Amino acid sequence: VEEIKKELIAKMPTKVARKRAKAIVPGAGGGEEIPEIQANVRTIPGIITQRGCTYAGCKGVVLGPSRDIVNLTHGPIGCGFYSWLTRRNETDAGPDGDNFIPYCFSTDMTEHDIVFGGMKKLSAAIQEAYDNFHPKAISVFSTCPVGLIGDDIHAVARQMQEKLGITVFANSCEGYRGVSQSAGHHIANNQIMKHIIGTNDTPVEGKYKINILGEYNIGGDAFEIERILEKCGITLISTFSGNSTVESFRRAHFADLNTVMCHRSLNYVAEMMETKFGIPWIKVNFIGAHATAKSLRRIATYFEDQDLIDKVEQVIAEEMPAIEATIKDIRPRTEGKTAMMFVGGSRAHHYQELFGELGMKVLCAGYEFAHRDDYEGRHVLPKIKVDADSRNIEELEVEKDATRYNPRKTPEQLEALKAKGVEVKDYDGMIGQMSKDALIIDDISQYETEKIIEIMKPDIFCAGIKEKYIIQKMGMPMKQLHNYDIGGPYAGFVGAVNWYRDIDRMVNSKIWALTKAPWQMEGPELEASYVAE
Ligand code: CFM
Ligand code: HCA
Repeated sequence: VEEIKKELIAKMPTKVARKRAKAIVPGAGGGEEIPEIQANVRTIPGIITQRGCTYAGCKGVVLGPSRDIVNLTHGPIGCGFYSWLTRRNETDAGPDGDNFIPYCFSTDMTEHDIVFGGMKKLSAAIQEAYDNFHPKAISVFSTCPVGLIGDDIHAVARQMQEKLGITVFANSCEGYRGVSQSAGHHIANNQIMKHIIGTNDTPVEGKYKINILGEYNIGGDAFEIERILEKCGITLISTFSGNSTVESFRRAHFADLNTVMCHRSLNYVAEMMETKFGIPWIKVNFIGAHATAKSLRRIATYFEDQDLIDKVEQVIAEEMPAIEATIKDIRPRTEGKTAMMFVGGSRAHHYQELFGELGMKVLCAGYEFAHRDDYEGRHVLPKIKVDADSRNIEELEVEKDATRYNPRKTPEQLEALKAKGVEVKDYDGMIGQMSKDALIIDDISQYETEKIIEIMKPDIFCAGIKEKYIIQKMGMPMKQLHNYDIGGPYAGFVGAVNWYRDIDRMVNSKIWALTKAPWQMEGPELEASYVAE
């Protein structure tokens, strides 16, 4: 892999090559020392990155999927429009019927507002949203120009909250505020914690109460996870934030365990809820049949209750035959094929499970905007340098709640759980699970994408919409791992079967290799001549 790395950066200007070299490392799954990777730093100007903006991470990713909060974009109409229903986060409107997901709320700022200020327009928009929908909460998101002209969105939110008597809060998530979407996650985490979590003390019934943090119901993933948990008799209070309601967030502090699916986007809430309410968190992964089984077992082990342990085993035993039958049929056709994945801040790791179940090897993987802990494991947290860009994002100081802090486990119980393989507050990251002949590349560029495909020739490439057609034009099957194209769910047991079938079809179809660009063909396939009358 050292040779491949050299080739990847060979044509870059020296300074650029030196910087990019730090973001490319080999795997360490064989017990090798985990190398340090450069992550969560600015993309070099001029390089075509996969990344998106801070507003996307805050509004589009974390708060957008909540169905009964009016999520209002304060900015020019493009920001609202281009974040409208593009992420395939599904929702089930439920008995109350509130579902604002299909709407796009925006203040539609124009030149006039940029010159004279947009605060009046924002108050009017909040009022209009309230008059039309009477939502339980309204959340405001600022876009780049709002930060530049200095509209005080928090003051407007406070005034409107007082006037309307519902929760109104704002997020200073201007697109440029951080180096990527990741900053937006953090901002959303802070505001949810400040304004919503723990604001309703009506107890939640249930013996085994959990929340899922960092699951967004893309392609219906959360529906499948909800199905499995219900079958196990586990009470899911709230999912942050796929198919969620503001009431469930308000009562999330009644959970006895937080399970973290996407570590990158929601670890801040996990940590803050532990500090404030004493709720431990564990990492789970519902992507992959075996990973799902393992996560269920971890939850059952945590509750230390034989009934739950037995029930979980029974559910796994019921679900596994369908998995095994499908694998038996498909694996002979997928065994030994290869894949590459470059996505977000967690899926490039999670989906390795599903490829593994098909006997496929991941040659290369990387995140767009994850931090070093998502790559190297959380043990590196104390060693991560806080740079000016990170310092730009508020670090909330949370303290033990005066009346509601209640540590769910004693330190001794936590030690005993650790001995059973259930470590709280822990995530091992991606690098330690990839083989030493695999490459890990952070914030891969368009040039590196094309080059690595050329060198390593995988059987399938997974990324997002910006890469999709370029890769298909290279004659390569391309699977979107953000929106799943039109597919999914891929989570849980039902999702795994969907995945096996989709990947089988893709890697065993010759269509992309047979498709030739016009300039690669011997002669044109269609000929016509223009005949003037
Ligand atoms: Fe977490 Fe996500 Fe992801 Fe993410 Fe995203 Fe997404 Fe993603 Mo696109 S929260 S980090 S910011 S799992 S939107 S649902 S698919 S890049 S890998
Ligand atoms: C985002 C959302 C995105 C984009 C996906 C893509 C998603 O980052 O703002 O580039 O195809 O999952 O919808 O990650």
